[in-house]
Amino acid sequence: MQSAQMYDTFRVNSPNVEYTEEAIISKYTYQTTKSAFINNELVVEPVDQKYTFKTERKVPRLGCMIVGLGGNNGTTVVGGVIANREGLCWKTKQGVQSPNYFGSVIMSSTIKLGLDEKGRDAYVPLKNLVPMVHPNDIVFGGWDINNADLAEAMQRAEVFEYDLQAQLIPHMKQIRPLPSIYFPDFIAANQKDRANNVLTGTKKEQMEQIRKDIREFKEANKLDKVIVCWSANTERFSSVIAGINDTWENLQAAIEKGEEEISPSTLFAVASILENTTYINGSPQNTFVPAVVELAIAKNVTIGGDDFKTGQTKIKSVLTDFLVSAGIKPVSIVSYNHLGNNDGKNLSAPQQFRSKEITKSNVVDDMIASNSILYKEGEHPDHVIVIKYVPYVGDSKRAMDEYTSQIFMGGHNTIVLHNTCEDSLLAAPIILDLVILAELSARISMKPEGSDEFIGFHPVLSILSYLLKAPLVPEKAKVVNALFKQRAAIENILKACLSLPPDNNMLLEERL
Ligand code: NAI
Ligand code: DG6
Repeated sequence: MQSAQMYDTFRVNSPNVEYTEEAIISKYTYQTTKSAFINNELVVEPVDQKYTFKTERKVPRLGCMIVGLGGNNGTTVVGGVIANREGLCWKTKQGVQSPNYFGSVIMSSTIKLGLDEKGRDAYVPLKNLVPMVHPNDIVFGGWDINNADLAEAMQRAEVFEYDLQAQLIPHMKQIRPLPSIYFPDFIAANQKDRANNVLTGTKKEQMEQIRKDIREFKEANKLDKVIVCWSANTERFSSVIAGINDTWENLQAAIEKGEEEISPSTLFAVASILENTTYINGSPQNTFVPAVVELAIAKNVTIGGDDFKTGQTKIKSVLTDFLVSAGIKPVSIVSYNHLGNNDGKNLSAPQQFRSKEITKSNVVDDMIASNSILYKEGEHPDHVIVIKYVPYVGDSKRAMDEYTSQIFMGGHNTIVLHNTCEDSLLAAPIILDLVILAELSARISMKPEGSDEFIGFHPVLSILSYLLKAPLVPEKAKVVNALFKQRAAIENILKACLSLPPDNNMLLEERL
C-alpha cells in the first residue's frame, strides 16, 4: 500500500475552529508538564491551559529591505525570487533546470495531518497551513556600501549558472542598492575597496536617512509592511558600555553625540524599530545591544537574530542532539570551513572571525545541559571552530567536521563529515523563511482562558530559532538549539492556530 499522500488543500472539521472573513479563530488546549522538587522527590503534574488563537487571514503586500543587497546572499535571494516569479528555466550540462524553493522549510516542506481514510499518512505543504506571504510577491530593495547594480553584483557573486545569469540580467540591472552606513572600524579592512556608495553626515543624520529610506520604499511600492534584514558583512562585536548602549535613553544620547562604539548594524536596527519595522540580524555580531532590545520591547516591534543557520550548524544541531539523546557522549567537536567568497574574505580578519566563532560555538549547549548522566555540571565537549579564506572555491564553502564520542565501556566513536555547502544557495531560502515567518507571527495572537485580551508573540521572536545559529530569545526564556525541537515549535504553533494537536508519533492506530 502507498504509505503517504500529499494534499494541497484541506479543511479542519472541528467545533473548535471558526473561519471568519478576517481571521481563523481556534480554541486550543495547551498541554504541558510542570514539575517541582518537593520533599526530596520530583513531583510532576500534567497541566492543561486553554487558549484562543487568532490568525489574521489578510496577507499584506510585503517588502523586504536587505542590508548588503549587493552581496552573494542579497543577489541570490532577489535573483532566485525573480526566476521563480518569471518562470525562468536555464540550461545546464545536465539539461534544463527550472526554478524552485528547495531549502525553504516554509515553501518546500510538508506536515503530516493524521491518516487519511485509506490509512495513508496525509501530508499538506507547510505553506498551506495558514495564510502566508508567497515569496514571489515580496518586493525587494535595500542598501549596500558598493554601488554595483544587482546584475553586476550577481555576476560578481558567481553563484548562479551562466544561462540563468544571462536571463536575470535585464531584471536585476534595474535594481541598485541605496547608499549605506559605513564605519570602516566594524568590518575587515579588506572591504575598503568596496565602499563607494556610502552615506555621510553624523551618526544621527545617517540613522535618520535609513528611516527615510524605509518610509520611501514603503510608499513607492505601496506596501503594507516592510521587514529589514541584515545580510551585510559580519561586523566585529561592539563593546557594551554603561552610559552608551546599555539603555535606550543612553543609546539615544550616544547616537546624538556620534559615539564611536555604535555600529552600522545597531543604527539600522534602531532606525527600523523607530519605523515600526521588523528587523532580522542574519550575521553574528551583537547588533542587539541591551538598549536595542529595550527599544524593541518598548515599541513592541519584532526583532530576530542572530546569524543565518545554513549548513554546518544545522547538521551539528541534529547530530549532537542524536548522539546525546542516544546516550552517547560527544567529547570533541572540531569544525573546519574554507570558503572563497567575500564573506570568507571579511572573516579572514581576526575580529570578524571572532564574531562568527562565537555564534558557531554555542550551538550545542542545550543538548549538553540536557544530560547529566553523560556530562558533569560545567563539563563541555572540546569544541573548536576554524575558518579559512581560500579564494578559488568561491561560494562553494567546504565544511569538515569531526565528532569524537565516548561509547560503551570506554570505547570511542569518531564521525567525520565533508559538506560542500554552496553557501548562498543555502542561505537565500532561509532569508525568505525568516521574512515569511516573522510576518506571519505578527498576525497570530493568543488569549489565555479568563483573559479579555489577545496578546502577540514577544517582540524578541524566538520562533525564528530554527533559522538562526545563535537564537535571540526573551530575557527569561531558554535558548533551544536542537533543530527538530525548533522545527516542532513552528509546526505545533501553526497547528494550534487550527486547533490541531501536535503529532505525538504514538501511532496507536497501527500498533494495537
Ligand atoms: P557578501 O560579502 O557577499 O555580502 C555582503 C554585502 O554587504 C557586500 O555586498 C558588502 O558590500 C555589503 N556591506 C558591507 N557592509 C555594509 C553596510 N554597512 N551596509 C550595507 N552593505 C554593507 O556576504 P554574503 O555571503 O552575502 O553573506 C552576508 C552575511 O551573511 C555575512 O555576514 C555572513 O557571515 C552571513 N551569513 C551567511 C551565510 C551563508 O551561508 N551565506 C550563513 C550565515 C550567515
Ligand atoms: C564561514 O563559516 C562562513 C560563514 O558565513 C558560514 O558559511 C555561515 O555562517 C554558515 O554557517 P553554518 O554553520 O550555518 O553552515
